[in-house]
Amino acid sequence: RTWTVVSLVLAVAAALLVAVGPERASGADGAGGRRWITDGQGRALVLNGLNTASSAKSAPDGMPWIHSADVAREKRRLGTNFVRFLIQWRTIEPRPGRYDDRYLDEVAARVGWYGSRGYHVMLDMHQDVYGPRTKGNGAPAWATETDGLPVAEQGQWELEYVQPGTLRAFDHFWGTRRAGRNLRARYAAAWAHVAARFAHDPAVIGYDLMNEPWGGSLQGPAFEAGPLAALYRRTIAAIRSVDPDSWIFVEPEAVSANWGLPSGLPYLKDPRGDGDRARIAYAPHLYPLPMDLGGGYTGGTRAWVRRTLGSWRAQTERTARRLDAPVVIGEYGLDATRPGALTYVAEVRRTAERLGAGTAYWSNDPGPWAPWRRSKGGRLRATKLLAVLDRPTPLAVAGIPESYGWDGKSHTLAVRWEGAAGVTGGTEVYLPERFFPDGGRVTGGDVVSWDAASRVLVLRSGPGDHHVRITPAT
Ligand code: IDC
Repeated sequence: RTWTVVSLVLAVAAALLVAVGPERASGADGAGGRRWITDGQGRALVLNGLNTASSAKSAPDGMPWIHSADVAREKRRLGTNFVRFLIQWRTIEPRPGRYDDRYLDEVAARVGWYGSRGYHVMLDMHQDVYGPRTKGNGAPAWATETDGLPVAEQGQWELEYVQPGTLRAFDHFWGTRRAGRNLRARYAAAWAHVAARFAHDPAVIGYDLMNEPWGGSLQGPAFEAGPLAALYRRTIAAIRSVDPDSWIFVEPEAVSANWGLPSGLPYLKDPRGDGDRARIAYAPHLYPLPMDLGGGYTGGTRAWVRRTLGSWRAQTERTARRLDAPVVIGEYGLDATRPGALTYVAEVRRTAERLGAGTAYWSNDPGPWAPWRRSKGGRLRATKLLAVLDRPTPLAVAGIPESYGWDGKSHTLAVRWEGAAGVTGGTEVYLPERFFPDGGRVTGGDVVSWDAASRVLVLRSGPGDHHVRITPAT
């Protein structure tokens, strides 16, 4: 049965990839013409970071494995400015209507570890396979209704999504089977409780409403435009009643969008207003199917993955336009010891640069997927992935970005932007030591400052077009 499901999915995916066409369908290159998440000085943020952490899913207290010193290490070694921080409904609302504020205090303490080092924190209400009662994580037991149907453990965890008990729990959550308890109302209220706690925390940039939503027995656009959009609208309204300003990140249904297939998510109105007032962002994941199934980035798999990257980008641009939303890739990642994996990660970063999208790599948990692993003595050691994730990048652009990106062949970081009224401060770029041991040589712009410790170079901005190229100083 498992393999029937897998082959069916593969066949549908292949057919759709052919239907949506090759990379060229994605239109003009460049980050121009889209909306940006801005900081307090009006600068466009290029969010660059990791997910923290998968370990939080199963920890009884819901906390990730990190200590404050691990955040310091991440900053030092990767120059990141962003974290997608996992929280769970089960720990927020252990009993219906009863919130655990001590849990939120612990979350706030960790947000502080990041915030004090200049990070922007996205709180991600994580779930996989609904909740612990269905062999997953996320939802509390009291909100899990399986009608006694089983969930058999599968070798590939994603396949637990199609187990009878899991499907039923989702159907009851979405209310698509029968009118029962309104769990969506509880979910939105839990979010409002979280948002009230973090509304005035300057480190928190916003909220990722639900990790990888799954429709249960209702799938595709009928799910995304139906119960999913309804939950998002309800939750957006609940959050806005306590937090008018934070960004709200929405995800498409993962099974399909992760693989480069279209999303049916509709425009979601922000009570703040439309256009530049709105703060709704799109946060899809990127996991090409052949790699989900354990393939590397080689041979025929590589060709398929490249095609997926092209259609993923085209579909993401299309959905982001419909939502009038900036884009953050909330997850991408793989076992980085697989053949071609490092090339793949660099390809994703290039894709993100072309899209003008932020990225959060999955994940920071030490191991083969991560930029570090634990040695036998318990110390963290860099993996080969670290050098790929430690990529030169702008962090904040003082105006409207037109394009930016690192060219690993010519060792050039190019950043183009147009100065904009009301934006203060300079454009900040991160220049890793591995490529810029003696700092950067700037053409087409003026250096305001260079900090060799944080490896952040600040460039003067102002009105007009800026076209800056930075190469290693010699
Ligand atoms: C994975 C973890 C893995 C865990 C599994 C189920 O890496 O150890 O067993 O979750 O909890 C996602 C999910 C993210 C997954 C990740 C990698 O959002 O939770 O983490 N992934 O499989 N979607 C696609 C991939």
